[in-house]
Amino acid sequence: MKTNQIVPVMYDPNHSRHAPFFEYDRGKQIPYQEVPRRIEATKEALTVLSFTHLIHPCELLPETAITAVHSKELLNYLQSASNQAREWQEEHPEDQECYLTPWIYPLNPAMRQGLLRSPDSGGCFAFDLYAPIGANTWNAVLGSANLAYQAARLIINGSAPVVYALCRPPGHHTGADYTGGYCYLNNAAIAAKQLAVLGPGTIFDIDYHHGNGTQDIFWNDPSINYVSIHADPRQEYPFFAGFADETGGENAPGSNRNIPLPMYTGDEIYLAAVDQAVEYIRDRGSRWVVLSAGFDTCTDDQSTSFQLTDAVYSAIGKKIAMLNIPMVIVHEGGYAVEKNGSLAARLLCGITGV
Ligand code: OKP
Ligand code: ZN
Repeated sequence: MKTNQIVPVMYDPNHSRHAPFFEYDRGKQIPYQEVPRRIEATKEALTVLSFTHLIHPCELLPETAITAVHSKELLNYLQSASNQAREWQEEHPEDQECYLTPWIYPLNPAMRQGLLRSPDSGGCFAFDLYAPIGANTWNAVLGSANLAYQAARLIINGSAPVVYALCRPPGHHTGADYTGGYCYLNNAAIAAKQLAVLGPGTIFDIDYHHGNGTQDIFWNDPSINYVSIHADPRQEYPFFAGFADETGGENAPGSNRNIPLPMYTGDEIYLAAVDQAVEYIRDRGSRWVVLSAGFDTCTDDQSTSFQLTDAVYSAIGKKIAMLNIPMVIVHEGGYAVEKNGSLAARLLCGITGV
């Protein structure tokens, strides 16, 4: 995209008060990897670029923009769990902040029906342990979704051809009615639903992990496509989705494209996959793209196996820019904390041709 234009960078400070303490790795408590500094580092790196402009949206998205993607039950659960966490804290002021974590997971409809009526129904709305809910989680989640929504609105009203949404928490693992993998609302899906007024389009997911939630949401939608490059789900999280034979529901054959890559993939194989994805986006007649931008593909990310060098991110940006269609970039994963900033800057410079 040849833009001599300003790239709006959407930011909401509410994310920083969502900061769970722990997660579990093979039963061992380790520090929660999805930390506030990820987005603060990205904000700093993007705002120093000469062609960006930081925007803190003053309005919140309408609820209909969320229910276009998610069940009302999921929203009620997120909101009430946050309230419950706040009440618990008020009753135990000297305790460490409370993060409600689902601990019973129903495996069949009868178990689900029982659990739903209980005070600990969280497991009905989560597929793993990685989306705990604290007193400030709902506000952070709403703020994050709002950035993706407002970014899409700026595209639609012609204010900019490229917008970067500094979303945190991330979104691509969350489906219509479940959370998981640090994700609560699907930011990319919310943006895509708005952009659909411009015609067919594609969500391109370059996070290291497959975006099972995004795939699930648009599985049967022939005009919102999903293409993802990620680590082979036979060996990596989320394990149950992301296989090459998942190509779309019966009303939407070909609307889904997975490109799983081997563990320890490097630059050359990765960039060949980007070429395939770009060709797919073009073949689907896309008028817009939402880029689910994860930076956990880089060598320095200790939680993943790919070995991409820094230079790859601007090369990815250049390849996507060849499509010459409007784009919302939604921040997803990336756990080499400071790298989020420098790599997002490289990606954006590739996209804008700077
Ligand atoms: C979110 B995103 C435990 C590993 C748990 C959860 C991965 C969530 C990834 N040691 N991993 O970046 O796609
Ligand atoms: Zn990831």
